[in-house]
Amino acid sequence: MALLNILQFPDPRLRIKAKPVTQVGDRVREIIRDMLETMYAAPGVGLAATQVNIHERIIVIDVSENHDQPMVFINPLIDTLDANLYSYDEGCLSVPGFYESVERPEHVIVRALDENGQSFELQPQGLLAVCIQHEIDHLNGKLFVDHISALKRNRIRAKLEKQQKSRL
Ligand code: GNR
Ligand code: NI
Repeated sequence: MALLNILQFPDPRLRIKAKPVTQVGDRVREIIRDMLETMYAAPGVGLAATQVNIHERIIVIDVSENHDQPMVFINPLIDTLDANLYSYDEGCLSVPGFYESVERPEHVIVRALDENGQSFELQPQGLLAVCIQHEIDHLNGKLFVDHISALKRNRIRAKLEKQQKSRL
């Protein structure tokens, strides 16, 4: 097991589009174990492989109260079911300390592979639906700050760059 380093905005590596996993084997299961350990330690409710500089389509999520219901999504595909939007105050381990309201489709359907390579389908609700969309954005090189105004995004970037420089 290993704790992985989480990249911070505006690191350009967060913009790399992740490639599909071609074989769900022991190498991928080790990545998943390390991602879950890193997510729980952070702590966060989700983590995309992109955030730990692994550019493969792998997501872990646990939105349960007791942090005992890990979910794994490999090569996730998402469809929007209707035009309803849902607004949620989002944060991100790659944008530490900042929270902004983001609107996303409320009703989506997700298909993915689990850690054994078995396909499954899910119609998530509430925070899980938000989180899955937030994580799939990461795999596509997108961050929640891309959903807010450029003014807010630039302010957040400037503050994080200043913090990052002072920690060198
Ligand atoms: O821990 C997290 N909390 C969170 C809160 C609201 C909306 C999305 C999230 S995901 C975030 C962890 C993270 O950065 N995942 O990419
Ligand atoms: Ni995030």
